[in-house]
Amino acid sequence: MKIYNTSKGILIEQDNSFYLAAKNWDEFINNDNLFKDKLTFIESSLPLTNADDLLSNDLLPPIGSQEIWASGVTYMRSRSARMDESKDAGGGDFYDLVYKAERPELFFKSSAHRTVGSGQQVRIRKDSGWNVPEPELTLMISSSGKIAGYTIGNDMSSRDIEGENPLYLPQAKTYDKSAAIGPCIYLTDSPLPANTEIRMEILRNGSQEFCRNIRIDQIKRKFSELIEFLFREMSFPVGCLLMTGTGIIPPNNFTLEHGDEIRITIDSIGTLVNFVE
Ligand code: DO4
Ligand code: MG
Repeated sequence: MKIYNTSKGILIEQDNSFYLAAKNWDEFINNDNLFKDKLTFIESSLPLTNADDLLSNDLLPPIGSQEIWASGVTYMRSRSARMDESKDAGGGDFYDLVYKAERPELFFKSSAHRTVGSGQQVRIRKDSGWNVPEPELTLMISSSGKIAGYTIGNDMSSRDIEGENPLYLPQAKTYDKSAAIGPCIYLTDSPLPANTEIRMEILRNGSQEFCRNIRIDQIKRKFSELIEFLFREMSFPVGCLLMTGTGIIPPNNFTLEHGDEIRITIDSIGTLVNFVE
């Protein structure tokens, strides 16, 4: 089942039929029994006929007033890329240490106001010359710490800024339109299969500039572990979103350019498409 946020209401897709739920996003999504409740709702509702219209003209990022948090260095590729980019600044060891440590790296990524949805533009910072998208499976977590659903996240990152000094991480990660999520929240009553693939393709002037995929079972940590640390000393009254880290980083000679198209696909969820402003 898929849940879309639109300016006309919340759209529920089940078996290629769409249903409209007129409800506030925060109330709707912060529900430990979301999947079962929505199945019941669908049984007593009539399907819509203008869903294609809503999806092409009125789609919003799947977020209300939730915060977006992110996990770092959860895949080997992220560890090695970060060690490499920060070696001149003497920061390399930190990434190796955090990869092995009990405590994961968790950082604040974005508020709803700095976040865009599928089909919208992400930004690269004007004061940065080395920028990449990071494709990340993103968890929708309820206020009680349960995974309510899954979406696709793009953790846009300025590699020269974080490489200059790890203390600059918040500036490398958080700025206007630095986070993209969508296109929907995928609900399921069982965990995602271990062989679920994340695929990122970057197109420049219509031609493929970069393409790679990774399976989610290449992650070093369990989702439950990331959630446990995130919720240790913080409450999230309407739930939150948590990006789970990237296992795909383009080579060091790659940087994003204005107009690039970033396509991130995760099995069962769909494709998040963004253009660089
Ligand atoms: O430690 C820097 C950021 C790590 C990150 O965003 C990732 O691994 O996805
Ligand atoms: Mg990341």
